[in-house]
Amino acid sequence: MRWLLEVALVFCCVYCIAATGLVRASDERKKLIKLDQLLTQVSKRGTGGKTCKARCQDGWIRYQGSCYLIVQNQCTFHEAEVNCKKHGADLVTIEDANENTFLKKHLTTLKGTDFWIGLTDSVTEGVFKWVADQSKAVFTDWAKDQPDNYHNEDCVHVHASRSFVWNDRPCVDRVQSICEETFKRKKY
Ligand SMILES: [Ca+2]
Ligand SMILES: [Ca+2]
Ligand SMILES: [Ca+2]
Repeated sequence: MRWLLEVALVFCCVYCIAATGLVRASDERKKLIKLDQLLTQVSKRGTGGKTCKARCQDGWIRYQGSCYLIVQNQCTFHEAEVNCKKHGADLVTIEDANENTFLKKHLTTLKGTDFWIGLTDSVTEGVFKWVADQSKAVFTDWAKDQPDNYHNEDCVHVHASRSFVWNDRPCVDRVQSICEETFKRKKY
């Protein structure tokens, strides 16, 4: 009879320890969920509302705070921008020499010849603005004697035959394109 009581006592102890452990595990889990929510909020604030991405979607390439997609289909400038928007992006904004060099290096590894970038003077002739944020182009890399608005050219592309320098051409032409999704902090 005594051994039965001892067994019952051991079972009781084991159950109590296990139950205490479960309660602790549950508390830890709640704390972790709370911490995760806080980190998500901080992350969103620091990127102007966009969640920070650890990696780009499959098929996109990463450079600093952006992901880029080279679109192989031949599209008009407008079709190319609509296509980028479908992916949550815009036609690329090339802000400085470093980004320009990065893209040139990548484009030389591809078969394409001409690619739309997100620059146009379709609103005011001669005033080139980026479609992503309507800002005026500060950095530029025009080909010699470009832009020339020859036969009303309002959209800008880069071309392989001239080391990917920029040229304005008719927006209805169909070429490949470059989309950019950016995760940089917005400038105010
Ligand atoms: Ca950019
Ligand atoms: Ca023009
Ligand atoms: Ca031209």
